[in-house]
Order: sequence, then C-alpha cells, then structure tokens
Amino acid sequence: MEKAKIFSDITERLDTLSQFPKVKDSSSISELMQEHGISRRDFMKWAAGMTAMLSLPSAFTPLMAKAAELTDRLPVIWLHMAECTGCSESLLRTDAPTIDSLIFDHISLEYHETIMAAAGWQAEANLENAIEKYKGKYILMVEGGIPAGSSEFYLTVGPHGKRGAEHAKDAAANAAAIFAIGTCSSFGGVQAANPNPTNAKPLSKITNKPVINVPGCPPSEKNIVGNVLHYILFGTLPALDAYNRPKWAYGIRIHDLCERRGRFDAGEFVQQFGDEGAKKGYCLYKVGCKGPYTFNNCSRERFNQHTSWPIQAGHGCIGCSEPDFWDTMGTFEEPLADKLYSSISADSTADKIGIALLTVTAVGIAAHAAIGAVKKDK
Ligand code: FSX
Ligand code: SF4
Ligand code: F3S
Repeated sequence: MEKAKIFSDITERLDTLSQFPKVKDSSSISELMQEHGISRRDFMKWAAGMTAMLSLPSAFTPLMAKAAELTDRLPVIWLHMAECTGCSESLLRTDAPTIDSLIFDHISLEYHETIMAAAGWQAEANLENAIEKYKGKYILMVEGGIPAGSSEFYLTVGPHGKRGAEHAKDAAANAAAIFAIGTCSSFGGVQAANPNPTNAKPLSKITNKPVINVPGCPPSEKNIVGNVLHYILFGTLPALDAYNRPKWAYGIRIHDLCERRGRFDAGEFVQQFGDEGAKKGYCLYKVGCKGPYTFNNCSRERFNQHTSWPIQAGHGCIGCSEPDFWDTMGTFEEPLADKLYSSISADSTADKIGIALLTVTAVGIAAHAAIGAVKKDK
C-alpha cells in the first residue's frame, strides 16, 4: 500500500478512536510526563524512536505520539499464568519511570493481579465484569505458560474455583486482540521444559484465535509497548514470522547487530569468564553465547532506556526469545557447537544449514563464511 494512503488511514483511525470516551478517568499522557519531569521534546524523541522501531517512515512520528496519547481508550485485561512475573516487573519496576512504563500506567488495565487492589470475590467480579462490559473490544495480554491438563487444578483463582486455563480460554474468546507476553505464554517457557510436570502449554494451544507472540524472558518493555502502539495504529495483525512473532521486533538476529561481531569475525573469543579476552570485549560464543541462533532486537534496542543488554554486560545471549530454549539451547555457558540445532529458524531453512556448520573447530572465519553465504542467499 502507498505511504500516503497508510498515513491517511491511520489518521482516520486515530480520529475515530479519540471520539471514544476514556476508559478510566486518569491524567492525560502530557500531564503524566510533566509530573515526572519528561519534556514534550523527550516525548517526541521517544515517539520518533518507536516509529523507527516499527519500521515506519519518520513522517509518522506525530501519529505515533497521538497513538500513545490514546492508549487510555483501550481496555486491557492482563492475566497471570505459570511464570515468575518478570515480564510485568520489567515494565513496572524501573527506578525512574521511562516513557514506556508511563504508557503502561496510562493504558486502562482493567485487570492485572500484580497491581490491582481488589482481592477475593471483588477481584473475580472485576474480571468477569470487564469481560462482559468490553466484550469484543479489549486487548488480552497473558503472561505465563498455561498448565492445561484437564484433571489438574493448577492456578485455580477466586471463589468460583475456575482453573487458570479456563480463565485464559474465556478471556481469549471475547478479546479483540491477543498477545502472549513473554516466552512462557508464547512457547510454554521454563515450566514447559522437560519433563513439564504441569503439562504447561503456550497460549496459542488453548485458543483457536490468532495469538501474537512477544517472547523474551522477559521481553523488553519496548517490545510490549510497541505491540500495543502497533495495534492502535493499524488495528490489524503485524507481519509475523514462523513463530507468530512480529517481524518488526524479531526479524533480526542478535548476532547480526552485536557490537562484538567484529571480534567473532576476527576469531577473537573469550575462553573463560574473567580472562584477558573478556576484559577486551571479545566475542562470547565459546562461553555459550546463543546470539547466532536467536531472533530478537536486543542488540539494536537494548534495555533500560537503551543503556545495556546481556552481551554488553558481559554474558552471552541465552536465546531467551526462542521456542523451548531451556531444552534446545544446551548449557547456558557452553557453546552449542556441533550439536544439531533441530528447530527451524525464524524465516529461512538456509539459516539452519549455516547454524549447523557452527562447530567448535570451525568457529571463527569458517563460521562467518557459512553465515555470510546464507545471508547472500536471502
Ligand atoms: Fe516467563 Fe514472564 Fe520468563 Fe518470567 O512472567 S518469560 S519466566 S521472565 O516473567 O513469563
Ligand atoms: Fe555477539 Fe554472541 Fe555473536 Fe559473539 S556469538 S558476536 S557475542 S552475538
Ligand atoms: Fe534474551 Fe538474548 Fe536478548 S538472552 S534478552 S534474546 S540478548
């Protein structure tokens, strides 16, 4: 579609959305920013960054800012299943609130067990009322794997004694859009790792509606908020990869934009943590980095307002946004080496061949040549 047409469609959509009443009576986003000492200029800079992250032309920046302002028109139900709550915490527990976390506050969270005040009957009634009141209009975000055995009573919440899986199924049935937040909800996560004692499943396995996966253990705050903004702007599913991950966030490989990539190409590796190579910022492949097998935007967007990310902090990527990474990515601090990586890669089976060639002996120039050849094939 032509750029001008997309621009006018989005403008129209935002105009319609702005006619909707606010879901809750809260301060506007500009008031919130002011309260936290964030200037309009910083906000516009953030909006420009988000626009680029979603691969939109810079002329769309004012639309992005408007979409952020309209996040209070959108009811959101957030359910917790089996997980560590790290996904919510990564958004909520910043020492100084970021624009992303303020937007998360601004979204009308109708139900979120970590932060709501209600308990018992009241909490359960809130969930049921929200589903009823906003039927077909709310966004459902689910965090955690879903223990899905029919005879177990895992995650039974509230006086009606509904199981977690039932809560998730019912909330999904009436949602306008569904996001699996984190690797647990996207792919099962740590509780689905062998031997999976609770029969934990990804959200997509318990509903037949489309689920957009936002993996990462935890996913970055930018990827969570970016998905909400994408939905406000377009109201449709984003382009997805083979694992239903939005391509704008998961379409690149950690290894391809890693700041240590030059070291990998030159065959300069950390041999063990704390050695001279580690001090010099050498490549972490031999101490277990799974960046060559992992698709996510961490090396480009980083975490905590772009300050750092795992590899910058000195540890290899553990592949936390890949399906079944607990079982398939081997020991965290050892290379996968020539163990055949059996799952398919995000977009290209040719990648699998390149990856299989990454053996301990061939690592370095030969591996680079293999990956380079694959890239040229694309
Ligand atoms: Fe899972 Fe989110 Fe890992 Fe934790 O809850 S993705 S265990 S960071 O927090 O679901
Ligand atoms: Fe970076 Fe890891 Fe690739 Fe080395 S192996 S360049 S540390 S992503
Ligand atoms: Fe996860 Fe690797 Fe990024 S471990 S946070 S995908 S660098």
